[in-house]
Amino acid sequence: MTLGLCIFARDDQMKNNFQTAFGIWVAATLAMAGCSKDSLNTLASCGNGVLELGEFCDDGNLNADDQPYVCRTDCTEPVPSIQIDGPTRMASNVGFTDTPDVPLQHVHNLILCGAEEHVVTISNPGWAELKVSEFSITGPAELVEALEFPLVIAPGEEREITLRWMVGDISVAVVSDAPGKERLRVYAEAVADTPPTVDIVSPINGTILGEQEEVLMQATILDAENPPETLSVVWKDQNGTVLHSGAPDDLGVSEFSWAREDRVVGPQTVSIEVVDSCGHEVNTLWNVCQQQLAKTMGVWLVNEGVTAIEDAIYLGDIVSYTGELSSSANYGYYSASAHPVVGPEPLGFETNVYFYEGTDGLALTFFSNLDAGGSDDSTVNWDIRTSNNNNLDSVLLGDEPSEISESIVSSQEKFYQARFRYWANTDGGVIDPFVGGDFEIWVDVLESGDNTDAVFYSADGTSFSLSNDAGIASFAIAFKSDAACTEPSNP
Ligand SMILES: [Ca+2]
Ligand SMILES: [Ca+2]
Ligand SMILES: [Ca+2]
Ligand SMILES: [Ca+2]
Repeated sequence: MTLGLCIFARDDQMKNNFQTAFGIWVAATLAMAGCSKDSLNTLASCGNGVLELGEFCDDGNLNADDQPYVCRTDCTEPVPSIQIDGPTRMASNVGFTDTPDVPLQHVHNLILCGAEEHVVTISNPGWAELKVSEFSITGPAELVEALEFPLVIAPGEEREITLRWMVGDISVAVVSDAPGKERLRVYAEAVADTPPTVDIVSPINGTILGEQEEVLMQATILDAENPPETLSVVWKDQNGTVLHSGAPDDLGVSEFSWAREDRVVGPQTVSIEVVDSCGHEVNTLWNVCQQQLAKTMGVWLVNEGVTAIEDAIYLGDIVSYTGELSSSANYGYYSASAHPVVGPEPLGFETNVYFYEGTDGLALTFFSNLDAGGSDDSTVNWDIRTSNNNNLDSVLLGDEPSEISESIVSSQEKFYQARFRYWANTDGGVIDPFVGGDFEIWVDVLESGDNTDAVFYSADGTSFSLSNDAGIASFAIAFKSDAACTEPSNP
């Protein structure tokens, strides 16, 4: 037979998952086959209502462990206790010891966001007044208010003492007149709360996003102290626009689908901002790139005498339209007018300029006026020079073929004379293909008729114009870039 300890915890302590109170719930017993309240004392018989050897009291069925005045179920006297209210809910412990060594099984962990105030409660569940003559602290904690001694606590009452806790090993000792329990000590180890961790699952840093409708954005967000549902998570794009927010799921997974229409083209930074219940903020930024395979051209306003792009006035970029049709099929020519399948909507007294890349390469496309309505008689005369395209370009389609003539100037330069006259229809044409990254297209506007502007369109429908009050001025177009995202070069 083994002489052991049998430890009971009150229900509320069990719920809170803490070490059981030590001492008042402990009785010597024979612990061969476990122990129960019924086997507490095999010598005397606790609970029979008869005070016997080894019992402080015995009130029979009135013995209870959850009421202040009554004899305990192990026939011991109700005695004071010290409890610590911490951020991990109530940490309760009574150490009937004044030894400086920390009994590890009785150390309570407090998790602190910083210096925090938490209450130490001295309770008196006994029959008589409790007089506390000393209250001392070792380690990084301090009283918030000075105490006056003795502290007198009536039976069944308790006294709360607020301490400011800092990170470290701390113990609190109470000296009182509790019979046989004059020196109580409770131990705590206060540790610092740690910030959350963020693990980007997809898309990882450097990912080039394709044209797919939805991109799964996923991260695993965990915190050593705080369950995922207590964490605040905000996903943002590089402009600070919130893309998604809310707590992660039980496993710490935060995810959403990023729609194509919300993704801007090109390199960009995405961020996740996570805040735990301590206010620890972790901001994680990484880079992705939204791919767009359409080509980008720059447009410059060309004033009199200017012959180099560097001397021209930059107006903006246009991105090519793309499609499955050939450039001429896409032009949609009928009733003497252009009706682009993919391209800008003809609007009025203006010349529309855009690039289309279909089955036959990148094509400069332009047309003036409206199919029905618009000008009742107008003339547009352009001289167009193309260079650094290996002379691959030629007139693919002239709205009225005789209105655009073409000639070779040199091995890297061609010259087109466009001489349009139209009434209630459009005139224009398609010149292609443009290949490589060096080509330039210079348009010398000789006459613009009743056209008020030239408008340059991008595939997303955005546009800008020459904004020239005196009719259409001359302009130049040069290739700028193709794919919006470049693959990282291999070392
Ligand atoms: Ca008894
Ligand atoms: Ca935390
Ligand atoms: Ca014509
Ligand atoms: Ca026409």
